[in-house]
Amino acid sequence: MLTLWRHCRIATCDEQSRVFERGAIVTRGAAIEWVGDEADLPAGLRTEHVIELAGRWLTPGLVDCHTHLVFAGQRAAEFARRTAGTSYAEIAREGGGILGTVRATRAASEEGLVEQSRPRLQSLLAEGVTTVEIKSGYGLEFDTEARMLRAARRLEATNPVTVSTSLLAAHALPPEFAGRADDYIGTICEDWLPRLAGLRIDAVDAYCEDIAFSAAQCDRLFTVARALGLNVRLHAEQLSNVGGSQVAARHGALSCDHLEYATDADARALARAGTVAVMLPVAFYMLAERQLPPIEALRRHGVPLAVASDCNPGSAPGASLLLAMNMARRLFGLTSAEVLLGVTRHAARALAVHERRGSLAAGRAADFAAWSIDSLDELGYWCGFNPCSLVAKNGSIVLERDV
Ligand code: DI6
Ligand code: FE
Repeated sequence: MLTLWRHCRIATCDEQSRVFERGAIVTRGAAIEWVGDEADLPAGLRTEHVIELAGRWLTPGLVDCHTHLVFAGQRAAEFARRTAGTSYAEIAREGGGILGTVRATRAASEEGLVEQSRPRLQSLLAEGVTTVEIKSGYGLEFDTEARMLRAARRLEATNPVTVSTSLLAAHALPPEFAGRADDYIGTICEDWLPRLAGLRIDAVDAYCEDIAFSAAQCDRLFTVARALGLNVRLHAEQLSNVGGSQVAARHGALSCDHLEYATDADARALARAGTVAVMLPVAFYMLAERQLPPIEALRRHGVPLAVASDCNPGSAPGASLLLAMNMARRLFGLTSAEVLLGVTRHAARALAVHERRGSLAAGRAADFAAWSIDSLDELGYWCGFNPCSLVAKNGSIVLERDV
C-alpha cells in the first residue's frame, strides 16, 4: 500500500542535500518509494492513503549517535559539588563519578534498568529522534554489562526506535581491578568480547583519558575488536590530549567523540580515516569547560561533524537532542545546516546506518519528523522548546503533538 505525505517542505539531508519547497513523499510500508516536488509526482503512482502536512517542514528522523541512557539512579549531589568548585576529574579520582553510577547499576535488575531508562528514551522520541545509540559502561563486570545491553534491546523492542549498541566496558577501572588497568583490558579482550559478540553489539567504545584508559590500552582493545569484525569508536580528548584520536583514526573508527583538546594533526588524521567527529556540547556546558573543540580545523580537513546528547547521569544529565543542537550552535559556533546534518546524515554515518537512515531518498527507511517551524534555521534556535509535531517510524505515524 502506498501512502502520500503531501504539502510539506522537505530537507532530505541526502548526499546532495536536496530541499523541496513544495515537496511530497510516497512511502510503501516501511520504506520511501519516492521523494520530490509534488508537481513531479510520477503519474503512475497509485496512492491509497493521503496525509496532509499543511506546509510543515519535514526532515529525516533524528539520530542521537552518542548516549549512555541506560543507567540507574542519579548524581545530583555530585553536581552540587561541581557547582561549588570541585572538578569532574577530582570526583572521579576519589571513586565517585562514573563509579557511583556503577554501584547503582550493578544493584538494578534488567527490568529496573528498562523502567528507569524509558522516560529518557521517550523524551528523545518526542523530539523526532528515531534512531539512538546506547552504550553499556556502568557495569564494568560481565553480567552487568550484558544486562545493560539487553535492557537497551528491550527498549528497542518496545518503542518505535532503532537502537545501536556500543560496548563501553573500558569506561572506568572497576574496583576489583584497582591498580591493574592492563589486566582489566586483557579481560575485556580475551574473555568478554568473544562472549558478548553474541549479544549483537554494534560497536566497541572506550574512554581514552588520563582518568580512564591510555592510548596504548585503547589500541590493544581496538586491535582485538577489529579482529572480531566489530566497529570501534572512541571518547577522546575531552579533558586532555592523550593521543586517542590518532588511535581511533589508525583503526578506522566510525567516530571520535568530544575532541575538545584535539589538534590540527588529529583533525587531519580523522579526515583521512573517514571518522566522524561527534560534538557533545551538553557535557562541555555541564562541566563548565573552556577549551573548545577545533571546529575550524575539523571543517578545513573535511571531517564530518555530528552532534549528540551524550545523555548520562554525570556530565550530561538530560535527554534532549534539541538542546544539544542549540548548544552546538551557541557554544561551538556550528551553523544551522551543520547542526541539521550533524543529527541526520553524519550521525547515521557514525553508527554505520547511513545507507538506510539519516536521510530521505527512495529505498531508504521511512523515518521522518515534521516540524511546526517557518524556517530550517529554527532547528537549533529554540532553547528548551520543542517544535516537533509529528514523527513517522518505518512508515507509520508514532507520535503527534500540538505545537
Ligand atoms: N564521557 C562522558 O561524557 C561520559 N562518559 C564519558 O566517558 C560521562 C559519564 C558519567 O559521568 O557518568
Ligand atoms: Fe559519553
